[in-house]
Amino acid sequence: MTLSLFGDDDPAQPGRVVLGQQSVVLRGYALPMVDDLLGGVDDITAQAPFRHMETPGGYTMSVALTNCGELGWTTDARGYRYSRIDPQSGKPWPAMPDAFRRLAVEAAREAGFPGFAPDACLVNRYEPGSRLSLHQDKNERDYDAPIVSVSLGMPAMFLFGGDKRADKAARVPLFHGDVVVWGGVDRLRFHGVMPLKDMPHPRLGSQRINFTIRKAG
Ligand code: MD6
Ligand code: FE
Repeated sequence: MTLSLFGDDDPAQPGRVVLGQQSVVLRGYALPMVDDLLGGVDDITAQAPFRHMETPGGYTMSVALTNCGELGWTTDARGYRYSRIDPQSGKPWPAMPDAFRRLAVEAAREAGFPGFAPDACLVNRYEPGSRLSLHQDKNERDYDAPIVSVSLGMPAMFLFGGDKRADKAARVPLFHGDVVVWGGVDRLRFHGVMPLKDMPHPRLGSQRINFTIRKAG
């Protein structure tokens, strides 16, 4: 008998957790490339350090963020938007590492989205207690392209809801190396992350790094 590691994968497709018609978790998909991905994060944060941004509502985000690629997601009192320039340095965001792009294009194809051409990557850092409230990703110009999300470090409980904020959200644990791909009919579903528990990771300690690779422009 084969035992599933997390009890939630599709028996016909081991290592996959189907979240919706066009959304899937690929368990451990990024594990073979972790060294390159973490090297990429170090290169990015050397040029564009993690910072806590303000929401338009006047709150400071508990998640610290930075970006790479042609376009970077930012928030301040004036709203959410993509910008070519890092407002902190006044310079363009660091280039997207090849390892990020390759992983995203391959994972997207694997999930049924061939021809993904990303131009933006938002890198989030969570510490114990950091959370992300339910939201939709809708600052991108067209919703035809999927979003590829990579989780590294401490596990998190991801919330995957429906098209309305009040729709009941499924709870899906995400672990070091997991990749989530979603798009199509699921592209605008509400989602978030529960407050992070402190379960130090052997490599990354008390943090979780998540990056989401997108076509924003
Ligand atoms: C996170 N992810 O996992 C937050 N958004 O830390 C997101 O907000 C997200 O994982 C769009 C698509 C995939 C995601
Ligand atoms: Fe999101």
